[in-house]
Amino acid sequence: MLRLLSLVLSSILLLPLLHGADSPAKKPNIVIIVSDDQGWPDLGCMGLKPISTPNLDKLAAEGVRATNFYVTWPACTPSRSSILTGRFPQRNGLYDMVRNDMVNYGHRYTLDEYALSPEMTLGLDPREPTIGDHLRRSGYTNTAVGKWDMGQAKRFLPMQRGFDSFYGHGNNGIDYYTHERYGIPSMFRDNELTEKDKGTYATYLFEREALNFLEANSGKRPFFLYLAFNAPHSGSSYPEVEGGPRPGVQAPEEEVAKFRDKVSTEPLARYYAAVSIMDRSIGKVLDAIEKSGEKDNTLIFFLSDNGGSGNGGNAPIRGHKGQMWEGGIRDPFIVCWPGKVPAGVVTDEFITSLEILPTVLAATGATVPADLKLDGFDILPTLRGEKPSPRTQMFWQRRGDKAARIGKYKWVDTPKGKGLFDLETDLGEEHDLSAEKPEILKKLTAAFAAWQAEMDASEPRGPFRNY
Ligand SMILES: [Ca+2]
Repeated sequence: MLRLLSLVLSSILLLPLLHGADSPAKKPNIVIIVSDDQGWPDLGCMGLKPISTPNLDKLAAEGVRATNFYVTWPACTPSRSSILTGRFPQRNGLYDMVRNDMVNYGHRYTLDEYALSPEMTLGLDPREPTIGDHLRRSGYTNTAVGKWDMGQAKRFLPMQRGFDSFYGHGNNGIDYYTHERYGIPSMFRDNELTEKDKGTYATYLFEREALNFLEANSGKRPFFLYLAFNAPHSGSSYPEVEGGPRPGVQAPEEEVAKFRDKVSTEPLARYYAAVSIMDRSIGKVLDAIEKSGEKDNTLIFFLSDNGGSGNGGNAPIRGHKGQMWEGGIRDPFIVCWPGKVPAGVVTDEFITSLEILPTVLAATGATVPADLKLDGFDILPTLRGEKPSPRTQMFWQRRGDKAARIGKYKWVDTPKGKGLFDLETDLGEEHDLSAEKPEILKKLTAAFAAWQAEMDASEPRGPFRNY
């Protein structure tokens, strides 16, 4: 009788706890922080560069840092489309850049001409739901801050894609101070262009907007902060296309000065300064979450959208942004969720950006339409060390450039270089094993062909495919 009473009592005592775990009020806040062209080695805690990222290092120390993390494309737009949709660019339709390439040849767009150019008319297919759509259906308040890069016509902007507010640029690069893209005003507040903040360094503005959002929303409904920096991407300014000195990465002079005697070149000093400023802004955002009492209830992801652009080199990995070598697609990745994800763990599990959306769904209980095919996996059990990553293979394609990875083997096939590599023993992709291991090569090329066939057979999406 006593035992029975004790059982009943403990059940009653446990009930609120169990109920609390399922209560909508306890849904975790979601923060996804994306940097732009920050190379795989370019975190202070990697110990490979004289780069200073104390706040990201602290985030890594309080969570899991992954060293075998990949994005889906070696440059901005398609990679970011996968973060937002959880789908391969080849499936969601945004498998190339939304970019006016004529600027490469010195062409200056007028406002009227720009309004009809690819950067205005192309974007993420409106039929593609974003992570914002899924979380909003689940009761979240969502904001997108910074680089959107999913198109700028109204139907493509965040307010129409699952977000409640937006401050940032819709295209894939701006001048950090004028907020123009090669002379075209590009900063939006919600659905309207704004020049109110012209002259202020973009990273400071994105920090301000993130802090304002947190202040207004912490402790209320669960929130989703998509904080996508344009740093440390090169500024999109005219001198670059006029044959003059390339502006490269922009940063305030007093910040650049701090790095001049530490690095070999001026562009590198500016790159390190831009990373350092972004890191400081991220620190303020993390502090605000902590001060609001929401730290333990906030799941934070940090990643770069593609490999380093080559400013400081990506050694020991090969190549850079735009390429299928590891330097183009392998990136920094940190996940922090106090009490739910262990602290201070560095994992070499095979993980990609396709895993972010399914992991968010698992953490929040948000659902997706039954017929929506996602390409990734919930990696919370992997981050907790409970089981290996469900990711065993990955594929990449950029026009004629192809790559596949199965287990430790990676195959690259591009007009500028190809081969089969064992990443466990040859991270730098130097020793081509094609002749030595024809059966492995055949396995990877066959898997790539099967993936390509699956992508071709998927429901057609714009802007590039017939649909
Ligand atoms: Ca980028």
